[in-house]
Amino acid sequence: IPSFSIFYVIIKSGPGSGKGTQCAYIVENYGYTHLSAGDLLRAEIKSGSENGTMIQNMIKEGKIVPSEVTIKLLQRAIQENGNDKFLIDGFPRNEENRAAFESVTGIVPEFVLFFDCPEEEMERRLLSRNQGRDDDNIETIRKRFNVYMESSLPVIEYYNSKGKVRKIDAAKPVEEVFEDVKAVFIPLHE
Ligand code: UP5
Ligand code: MG
Repeated sequence: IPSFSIFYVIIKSGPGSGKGTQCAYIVENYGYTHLSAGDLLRAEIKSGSENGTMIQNMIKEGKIVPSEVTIKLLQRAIQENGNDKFLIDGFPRNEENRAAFESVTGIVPEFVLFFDCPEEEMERRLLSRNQGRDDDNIETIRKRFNVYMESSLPVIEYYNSKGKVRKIDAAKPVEEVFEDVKAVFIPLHE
């Protein structure tokens, strides 16, 4: 892994806050490669890998898949891709994920984009997404919110203490949220 040449940004927010949606815009405008940890895990289930059933059960329960599994998938995706600018979406999800990724790869994020959105709005979005995700049902959504509050928010607090968090109001319409996202990226690409 070409550690220090990689410029990467973490997109770190709650379920349904719009991480995937905004990443698509950032990719289009600023040439990053988007790596969604959730998408990589779902692809691993589809590929019929030996970990597939374990991953599927954990996602169904809204639980965090063991770090070594997710980190291996992210590392492979980074290595297979020629780009040197990555958006890591939805990872690290807990303190252990963060510490393991930093010690295994030696890379730390340039900054962390945090999409702030009320839980009721995230719930509404997930329930109307209709993409056939196993975890978009009300029981799993509640579990995802609990795991997010307990395990993922402390990671944002950690990055905040390092001055890395850029907070965006994600409750607005998609285009308006992207205007605020742009304000974060423009200075880096002038
Ligand atoms: N939408 C988006 N923006 C909108 C806006 N501004 N206004 C109105 N609607 C908006 O958006 C969700 C829906 O809302 C879409 O229909 C969209 O059109 C609309 P999306 O951009 O898909 O939101 P996103 O934040 O990406 O939501 P997602 O459900 O993907 O977030 P999660 O964090 O829950 O899911 P993820 O795929 O990252 O993880 C799933 C599971 O995988 C986890 O629960 C966990 O079990 C496992 N996992 C791990 O174990 N480890 C990891 O490292 C990562 C995942
Ligand atoms: Mg997503």
